[in-house]
Amino acid sequence: MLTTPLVAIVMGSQSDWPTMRHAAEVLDNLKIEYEARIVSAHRTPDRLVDFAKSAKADGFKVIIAGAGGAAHLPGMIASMTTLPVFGVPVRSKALSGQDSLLSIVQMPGGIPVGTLAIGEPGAINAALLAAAVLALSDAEIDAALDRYRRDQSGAVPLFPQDDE
Ligand code: RP5
Repeated sequence: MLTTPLVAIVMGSQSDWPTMRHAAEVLDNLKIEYEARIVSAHRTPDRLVDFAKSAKADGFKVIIAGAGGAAHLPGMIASMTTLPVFGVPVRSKALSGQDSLLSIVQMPGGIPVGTLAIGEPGAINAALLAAAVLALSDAEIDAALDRYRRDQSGAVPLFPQDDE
């Protein structure tokens, strides 16, 4: 790839990928380039700092950060960049993602993280929000978002059917 992708998808662990890949699939659908990386606030703090401090200079425009449990990743990234950061609370084993949600959403005033729903819906919507930000200055992405909405509407049947 010649240029840095517009979107960074970062996650705290390989175990987050089954959730975060839904963000990647939406970006694929919209033909928006992204890079997915594992960056752990706890296990790879140096990698976290390197990524967050250089993300803007590297050319990323939006960051999607998913983490579970004591989910410091989105907030720590947001503390080191002024790029928009969308946080996805990954469903945890112990508390079903309630811990992830609360630890991402309760940022102190001054360091924003746009927090999405727990799990797959949050990952999907984080990608759509990232696309909406990019669409403000990119007509092709704007058109792709319109198409996504049209396809979504077209896939909803008018009448319910009995299960097969
Ligand atoms: C967090 O701890 C990760 O984001 C992940 O959701 C959670 C569990 O990680 P693993 O123990 O599965 O690697 O840092």
